[in-house]
This record gives sequence, C-alpha cells and structure tokens, in this order.
Amino acid sequence: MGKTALITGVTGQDGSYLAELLLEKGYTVHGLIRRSSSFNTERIDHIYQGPDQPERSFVLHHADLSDGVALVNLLRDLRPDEVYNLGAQSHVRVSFDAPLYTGDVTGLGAIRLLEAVRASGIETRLYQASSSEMFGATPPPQNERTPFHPRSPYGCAKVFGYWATVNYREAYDMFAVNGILFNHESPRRGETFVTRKITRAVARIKAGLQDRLYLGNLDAVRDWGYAPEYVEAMWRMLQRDVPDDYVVATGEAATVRQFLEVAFSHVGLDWAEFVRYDPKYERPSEVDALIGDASKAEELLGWKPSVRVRELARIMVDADVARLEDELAGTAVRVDR
Ligand code: NDP
Ligand code: GDR
Repeated sequence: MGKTALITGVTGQDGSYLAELLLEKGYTVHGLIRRSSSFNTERIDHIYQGPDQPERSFVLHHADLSDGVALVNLLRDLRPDEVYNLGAQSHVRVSFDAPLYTGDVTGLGAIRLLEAVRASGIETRLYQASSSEMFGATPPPQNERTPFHPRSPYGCAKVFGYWATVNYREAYDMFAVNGILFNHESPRRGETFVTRKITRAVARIKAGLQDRLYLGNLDAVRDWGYAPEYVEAMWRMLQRDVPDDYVVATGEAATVRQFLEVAFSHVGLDWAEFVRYDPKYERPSEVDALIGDASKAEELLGWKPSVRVRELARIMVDADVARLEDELAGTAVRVDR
C-alpha cells in the first residue's frame, strides 16, 4: 500500500508541485481547497482525476483553514500518513491591509491543523510551511539558530505557526517539522509576487502589449530558489527518523534590480526604459536582506539546490513568453513546468 498525504494550499504554487512529486512517488494525494467564486484550480487541472477514474490517487476536498471542525473531520476520515500545511494568506504587502485575516489563516490556521491532528486521534507526520520572513530585520546569513524579528503581520503569523509546531512536537511528541523556506519561484508563481510580476511584464512588453511596469523597492535583497526543488526538501524532512526544523535556501543573494536586469536583458530589453516607481508597492516596514544558510539541510537531508537566480529568471521569462504566445495564438495554454 502506498502512502497517503493531505496538502493544504494544494492550488498554490508549492501545493501543485508537491502534489505532482507525491503522485510520482506513488502516494494517494488529498488536496484541501477553499470555496471560491471563480475557478482556482488552474495549477492542478492537469493532474485532476475525475470520478469516472476507477482508482483515484488525487482527490480534492472543500474545507478552509479557518474552519477547525472541517479540519478534524477531514483528518479523521482520511487518516493521512503525512500532512503538508502550505495554505496561507501568503502575500506580505497584503498582510498589512488584512492583518487579522492573515493572522487567522496563516497563524491560527497552523495551530488549528495541529490541534485537529490531536483531536482526530490519528498518527501522522506534519510539515509546517515556515518562512524566511520570520527573520525579518535580523541581518544575513540566516540559519536555524538565527533569532526571529518579523517585519509584517504575515511574518508575525508565521512565527506563531513556527512555535506552535515546535510546541506540539514537544508537548505531544508529535512528528511535526518546520521548513524555513527562503523565497522560491517558478512559472507557477502568483502574478503579484515581484519575480513573476517582472517576468510576466517582460513577455507583455516584448509583445507590445504593455509599456510600463510599476514597482516599489528595488534594493531589497532576496535569496531566490526554484520551487520544484524546494518541495523535494519538504518531503525529505518528513522521511527522517526524527522531527526537526530546516532552512532551505540557495545561499545566493540578488536585489530586485539585479533580477530586473537579467529578466529584461534575456529578451534584449533595457529594464530602465520601462520600469517606474509606485510608492503603493512599498511596505510600512521592509525586510531588507534575506540570504539563507542551508548547510543543515544539505548535511542531514542530502538536499542541494541546482537552479540559481539567473537561470531562474530566464526559466520564468521563457515560460511567460511561451504562455503569451499560446494565448495570442488562441491555442490551449501549455502547463507551466
Ligand atoms: P500561494 O500563495 O501560491 O498558495 C497559497 C495557498 O493557500 C493557495 O492554495 C490558497 O488557495 C491557499 N489558501 C489561502 N487561504 C486559505 C484558507 N483560508 N484556507 C485554506 N487554504 C487557503 O503560496 P506558495 O505556494 O508560494 O507558498 C506555500 C506556503 O509556503 C505558504 O504557506 C507560504 O506562506 C509559505 N512560504 C512560501 C514561500 C515562497 O517563496 N513561495 C517561502 C516561505 C514560505 P487559493 O488558490 O484559493 O488562493
Ligand atoms: P516577499 O516576496 O515579500 O519576499 O515574500 P515579494 O515577491 O512580494 O517581494 C520581494 C521584494 O520585492 C519588493 N518589491 C515588490 N514586491 C511586490 N510583490 N510587488 C512589487 O511591485 C514590488 N516592488 C518591489 C518587496 O518590497 C520585497 O522586498 C515572499 C512570499 O512568497 C512569502 O509568502 C514568503 O514567506 C517569502 O517570500 C519568503
């Protein structure tokens, strides 16, 4: 019998890659999706299995991280071997506009899920999607021993989720781990995060559909990795004999400006001609520099990234150019890898 996993946030960037990875490994994958007034399954439509399929290994369930009873019922019914909590209001800028909602879903959502594991009485292993945003103002390089100093309601909520996970491990002997992941991107990255906003604009500007790109702080330093490689690290954390917490990062730094340079020059354009400043994209308190030290993950998980920021930018630009070509040609849009 293969293993069973439940993924919250399965419709997001990481959830979609993780679902693919686990299906390849022979898991039965259950995904928690929230009710939306329009379709929100674009990233997983290509792996959807209809009820006509005799043995479904990928099944979606409606629930919400704000609904603790639904979480208990789902866990009790599914009894998954592994639970990956990837669901969140994950946008840092938006968390300043919706702080309570972010605290509820991103922070309390984590403890609701932990408590639901306990209440349903199941034996499982739980992964909590913690974030480099927890380090916030603490200067780089950051590793598992670096003190937290969050700079947004999102960062504060993730710190709560982090400590709740540690606490349930200590208090109830639960196999619960934190992956402290630094920024990771892909062609499936949400369109309002800065990398995808840039690569999507590059494709549209090149095609003559757009002539300006409005951005905020170009001096922020981030450690950008490639999402498909990062979901592999999540899985490896749950295969260890002992539960522990790990930083996952490339160790390489780049500014938003440097990302712009690589992305625009890849299609022969000069970013400075098109990019304009809009203070609306500034945060009330910014995280200046995040650069991770993932040596523990390399040593104990055998995990090492191979895609670095320059290649990442090119992968994303190529995918956005191809996607736009499909759209303009009126052909079916290909699945973003
Ligand atoms: P996305 O924003 O792409 O996906 C977030 C997912 O959470 C979506 O599936 C979304 O559903 C779901 N969600 C939102 N609100 C709720 C809710 N109330 N109940 C249930 N599900 C909900 O994030 P990523 O895939 O990029 O990130 C995955 C996780 O990792 C998040 O927790 C994020 O905070 C964290 N993280 C991400 C990093 C990154 O660089 N990508 C780095 C470190 C941590 P819908 O599709 O309907 O909106
Ligand atoms: P981040 O990612 O806040 O690091 O959180 P984002 O791409 O939103 O911002 C990165 C940096 O770029 C600057 N920036 C802009 N950002 C956005 N979104 N839009 C702009 O127009 C813009 N202009 C400049 C930002 O100020 C920031 O410094 C991501 C999310 O995936 C979190 O969920 C995750 O936890 C962290 O990464 C690690």
